[in-house]
Amino acid sequence: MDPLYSLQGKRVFVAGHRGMVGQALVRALAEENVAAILTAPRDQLDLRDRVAVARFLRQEKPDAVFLAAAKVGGILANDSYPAEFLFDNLELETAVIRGAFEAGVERLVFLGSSCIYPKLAPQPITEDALLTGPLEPTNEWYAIAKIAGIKMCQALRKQHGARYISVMPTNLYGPGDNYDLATSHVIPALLRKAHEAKLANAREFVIWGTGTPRREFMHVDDCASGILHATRYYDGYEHINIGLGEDVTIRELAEMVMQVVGFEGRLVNDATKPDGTPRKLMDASRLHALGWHAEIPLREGLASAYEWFVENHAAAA
Ligand code: GFB
Repeated sequence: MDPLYSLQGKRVFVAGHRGMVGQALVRALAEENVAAILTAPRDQLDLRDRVAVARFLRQEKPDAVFLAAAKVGGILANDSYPAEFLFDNLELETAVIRGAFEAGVERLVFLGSSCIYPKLAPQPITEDALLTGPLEPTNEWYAIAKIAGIKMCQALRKQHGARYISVMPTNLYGPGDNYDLATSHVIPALLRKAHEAKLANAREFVIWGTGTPRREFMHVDDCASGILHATRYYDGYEHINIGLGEDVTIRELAEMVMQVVGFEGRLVNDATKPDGTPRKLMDASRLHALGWHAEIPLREGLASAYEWFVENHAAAA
């Protein structure tokens, strides 16, 4: 199958290169024949600043842009800081997507999230479930901003023929994840809590909520390869899901984490913390039909994430 878009010889800007997904994209792009991987340190370019972003894009003249920058966090951070999750994300999407179009960027890939879908969407979730029902209240602010990003790409395509696409990865984990318990997602939180419980010879460790919600977890290196695959082979108006088609309950995840870490105590539920959406399993058949599949099994991925956490503990924790 011939690619619809080739990255060969292109100048590629990764917006958000210090984040977990941005780092994985930079690793994956380093294996490609691109002319240059452009990045912008946060202290030199505020991606929410439209004027500064426009200037950067005019000067650096990327051919392609990956918009992996976002204000992100786990369920509690989303629920606690709705204003930041809404405004920061809308501002940076506007600055980067519109700025890219005005600077003549030929290809842009916008990264969203599975939380754009209705809280009770039929499972597995197909792309056309978007905007068919109410959102999960703990992350509706982030979801609205991500839906707006999809619409920005669609508007530029509809009005000007821009070849800008949106990809929706499922829940991600891997090297470079955030291990701050107040703002992290569940996998780094559980790895850290189990590790600390083991070191302290504790009898138990705490998981938030009931442990019954189901989540699909994908290693960030699989996600990066899926994004590059979509960049080459997908050029549609609709967004496209990136998932693996399997999920686990949070309790099952916690049990796997305990095995990986080697902690043998008990799991205790903290019912004061939210469960969030009961299930969000992606239907990734569109991307599968284009010849891509995730490759890293959860248990293996958890073991490598734990290794990364132990090696980088001082910096990450
Ligand atoms: O990963 P997580 O924060 O994000 O939580 P969401 C997933 C599930 O794990 C929830 C439970 O049911 C949590 O209650 N959980 C159990 C924990 N123990 C813990 C813990 O110690 N820390 C955390 N963080 N969770 C986020 C959205 O939703 O997912 C974002 O808020 C985004 O918008 C992201 O979409 C991918 O899957 O619930």
